[in-house]
Amino acid sequence: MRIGIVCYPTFGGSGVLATELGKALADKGHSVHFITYQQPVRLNVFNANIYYHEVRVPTYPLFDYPPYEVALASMMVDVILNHDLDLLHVHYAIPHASAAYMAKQIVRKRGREIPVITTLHGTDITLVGRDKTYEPVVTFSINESDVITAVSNNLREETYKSFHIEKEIDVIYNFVDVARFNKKPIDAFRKVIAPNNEKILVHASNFRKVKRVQDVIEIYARIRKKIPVKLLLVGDGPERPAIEVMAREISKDDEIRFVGKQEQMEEILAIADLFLLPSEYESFGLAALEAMAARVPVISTNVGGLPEINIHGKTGYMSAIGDVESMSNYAVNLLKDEVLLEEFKEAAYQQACVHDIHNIVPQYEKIYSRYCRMDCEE
Ligand code: GMT
Repeated sequence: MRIGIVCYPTFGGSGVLATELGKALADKGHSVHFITYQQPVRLNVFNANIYYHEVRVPTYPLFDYPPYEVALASMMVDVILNHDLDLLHVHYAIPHASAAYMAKQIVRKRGREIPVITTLHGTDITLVGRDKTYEPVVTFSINESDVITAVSNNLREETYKSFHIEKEIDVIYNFVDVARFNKKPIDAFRKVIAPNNEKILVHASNFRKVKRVQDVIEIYARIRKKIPVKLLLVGDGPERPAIEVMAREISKDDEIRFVGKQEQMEEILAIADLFLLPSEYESFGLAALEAMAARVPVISTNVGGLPEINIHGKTGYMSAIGDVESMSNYAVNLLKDEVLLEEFKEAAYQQACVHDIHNIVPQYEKIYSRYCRMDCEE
């Protein structure tokens, strides 16, 4: 099939998932057309089936706010018509679902139908989309999509609670390429980070308020009083300066390292012992799933879709939001007990296998096949 994928090109979960989906579809022989404003960060391979169409937003002195959505819809029209797309799959409702609606109407005027699949990812529903500035457009464009998918049961329920949705929402979980994350640790790298064989904790996020990175530091501060441990913080975002101040108050040397945005997450996870995700909300928690694929148990909060992936007492532990005491106690118990830690690592890996790319991508293909035109190749 000829599939248009619209996403944010950044390190955020929705962009990562959309890009990995596009790559997997291309590997299976579909033609995949990415439409976005920058080369997606995970689009780091050459594949003859992958096309990238950059959306440019010309500036004009009148525009205090350059109209990205208009430029995006115009690019969608161009790609639909010139590359004869079978469908558009948009990731993250704002502004992708409404731009897709506009493109759909424009091509219809030219005698062309294009099915639109909208995948809801999280903050497009639970944070930004709910804001009354956006809500009417979000509700309308979700309802106008031919298919709506959400990345967890929790997000599906949250969507029904917050918006007046008239259609069925299909749940298709996030996925991970287990083979890519199941890597042997690089000893030299581990030695640099933990020269005295300290345990290594990892947190990865976009450092937004919803991630509660301050709790990562609080948890770390409690654990280090009981066992030798290092902390790697992956990613970047608005909260980072404040978190750096907190980190410096706890330790002045290299105990806590900020490694910034990283493409090769699998190299970092390969040396990790525990992953911390104390978020205020996660629709799913793709970062936790990637950790599990690397055999890293997860200490997380018990919010949103996290209980659908992190099995308490098996693949990790979950506590209430802000309960740093409980999360650090769980972490210490696990890190002190090598036998238990090994059991958790194996269970985490097995859980990731359930969400392996090979199990989830066919679920999207099944939806696409409903819209396969007479002449399109499945
Ligand atoms: O919060 C992020 O990491 C970014 C955000 C996004 O949409 O880019 O992630 C959301 O989508 C991911 C992929 O579906 C989910 O795994 C994350 O849980 C979700 N984040 C939140 O709900 C806060």
